[in-house]
Amino acid sequence: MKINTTSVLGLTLTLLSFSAQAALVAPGDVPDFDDSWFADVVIDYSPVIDAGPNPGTAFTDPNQALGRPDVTNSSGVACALGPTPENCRFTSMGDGGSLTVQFTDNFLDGDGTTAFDLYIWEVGVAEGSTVEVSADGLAWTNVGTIEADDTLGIGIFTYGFDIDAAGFGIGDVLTYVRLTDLNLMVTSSPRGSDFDAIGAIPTVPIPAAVWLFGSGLGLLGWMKRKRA
Ligand SMILES: [Ca+2]
Ligand SMILES: [Ca+2]
Ligand SMILES: [Ca+2]
Repeated sequence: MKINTTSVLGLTLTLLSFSAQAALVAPGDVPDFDDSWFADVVIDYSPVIDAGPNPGTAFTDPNQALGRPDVTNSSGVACALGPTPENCRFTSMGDGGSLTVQFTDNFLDGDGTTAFDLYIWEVGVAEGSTVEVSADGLAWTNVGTIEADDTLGIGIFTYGFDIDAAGFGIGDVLTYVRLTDLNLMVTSSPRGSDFDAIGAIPTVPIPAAVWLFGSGLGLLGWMKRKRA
């Protein structure tokens, strides 16, 4: 019997490149992040609040998804026992909800390799969500999926995304990230995906990157911030 090695190889490569685009990252493999590399402002938060207990008010402050990841095992336990905005340092989507954030003192670009460029911290149960990026907040590109996986149990999970696999590279200046819950796990609590933080590894240093901003608006915004 003659095995068609080309198609076998083709299938293998397809599967490999798919799995490399987005994956769960072991805690020890998460790079050291500068404070500025995290999402800075909320552009839109559209949670789906189902009838019933979740997600309650302690889980629906979208600012909890900005800045450095700050959910710890002890804060997670405290949140489960007594949900307060102090204890629950993440933002829940509800079933099918979404969150759009923007980087204002940094941006997301590709690095010309398969290394991860974008990192998302999700806590609790991995409920499943799509991850999209945009340069202007209007045209969106899907760069991968956080797979729903309740076999992982409850925890603090970090997912990496290689945006080069989605067609981006060095020179791209992406400032928007949109996360949308896939509404796959309707028994988790709080309902929907729960995001602690969103961060981008810069490839082009930020000062040099100013010259890549095509629009005068980008330059103006930068000069304004410098003057302030
Ligand atoms: Ca930032
Ligand atoms: Ca990459
Ligand atoms: Ca947080």
